[in-house]
Amino acid sequence: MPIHVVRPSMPPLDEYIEEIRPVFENRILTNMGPVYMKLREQLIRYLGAEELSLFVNGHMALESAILALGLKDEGEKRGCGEIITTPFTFVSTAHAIVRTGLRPVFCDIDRSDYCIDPDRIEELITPRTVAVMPVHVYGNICDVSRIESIAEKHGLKVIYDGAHAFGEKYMGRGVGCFGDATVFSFHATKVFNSVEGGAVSFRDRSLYVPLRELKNFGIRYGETVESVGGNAKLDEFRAAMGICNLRHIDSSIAARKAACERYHERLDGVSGIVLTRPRRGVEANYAYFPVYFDRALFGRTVDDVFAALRENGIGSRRYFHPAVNDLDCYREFAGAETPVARDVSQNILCLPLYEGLEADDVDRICDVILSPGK
Ligand code: T4K
Repeated sequence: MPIHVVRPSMPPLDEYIEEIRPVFENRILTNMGPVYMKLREQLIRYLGAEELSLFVNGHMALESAILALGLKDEGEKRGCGEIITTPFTFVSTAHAIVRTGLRPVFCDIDRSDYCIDPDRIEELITPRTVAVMPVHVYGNICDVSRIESIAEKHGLKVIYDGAHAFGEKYMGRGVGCFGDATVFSFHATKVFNSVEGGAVSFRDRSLYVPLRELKNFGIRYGETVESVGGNAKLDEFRAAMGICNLRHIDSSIAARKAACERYHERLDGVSGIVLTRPRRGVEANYAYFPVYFDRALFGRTVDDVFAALRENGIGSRRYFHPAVNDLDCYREFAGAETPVARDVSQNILCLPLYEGLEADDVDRICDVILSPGK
């Protein structure tokens, strides 16, 4: 039997049918209808967020957060506003910056958690810097207190890309309570999914209207067009999927945790294998299981491991290779070298992790990694 790298969590079909029955009765299919509003209320409670705006996906939520915070250029700085971010992420993070007319400035990462290295941020700040956009990569929470004190000192906004951090808490607070905004992804491959979907969590209530307008053509209260917006609304069918999946989220995360613990039992202490653990104070969601292979000590490269797994019917994924600043389409934004991000991106592999992954499956995967010739 093949083992996939990801299997989306899905509710029982009957449960989903019950949730969409009212949609068939009232024929409100989209445009922030009752199911959207119900999911929003439930997510505010679950995430411990102060405010939340739901989107059709995480990427549009990122672009809208940038625009809603007014991160554009002024006067002579026009066309060159900079956002400091990490190259070790899914391309969406940097794409959102470029597509909203700003420039990404790539900061190296910390080897201990693969998140932006707070020690390297200040040297990249220029008069053109408008914000910092760190990523809670793999669900590892960034050093939020360091990042926010740097941002405060230099008058910068902070938008966290929390696409991997759904439901996590840090020091007892929902991860969406940090910075000016945090963006979540509800894509099929994520810890929590609404098929496609995303959200911006924020504290400043004045962002509510601009975010709503950005996702609905700039329309205010269904009447007048007050601003230039696009279309990025989460529809009722996806919202219903979200409501169903949210009902099962705790058991889903518990199953992921059990699989991660089994991986640790098998792989901890193996020479040349580096694993991460959630930082102290984090209530984790076990979104990904990344393994860094030190080729000198382990004796094989990440490509060797990827190929051995594939030969045995096991999927794995090189999230995130190459680093964004090594992509041809980012050549003009390449900037300073980011050696840690490059090294990590070349030597890391995400192993299968999803709700239905059993201990036996983890054992099969680890057997291939540890004794490929067997
Ligand atoms: N910021 C960060 C840091 C992100 O990681 C992402 C998305 C975003 C922002 C943007 O959020 P969204 O706009 O996507 O909401 C996936 C996802 O498409 C993407 O959401 C995710 N990050 C990224 C890390 O990974 P692929 O290219 O790996 O997906 P794909 O189609 O190759 O699927 C991976 C595995 O999952 C396959 O083995 C098949 C399985 N799968 C996939 C889908 C879509 C299923 O079994 N069912 C499915 O429906 O990008």
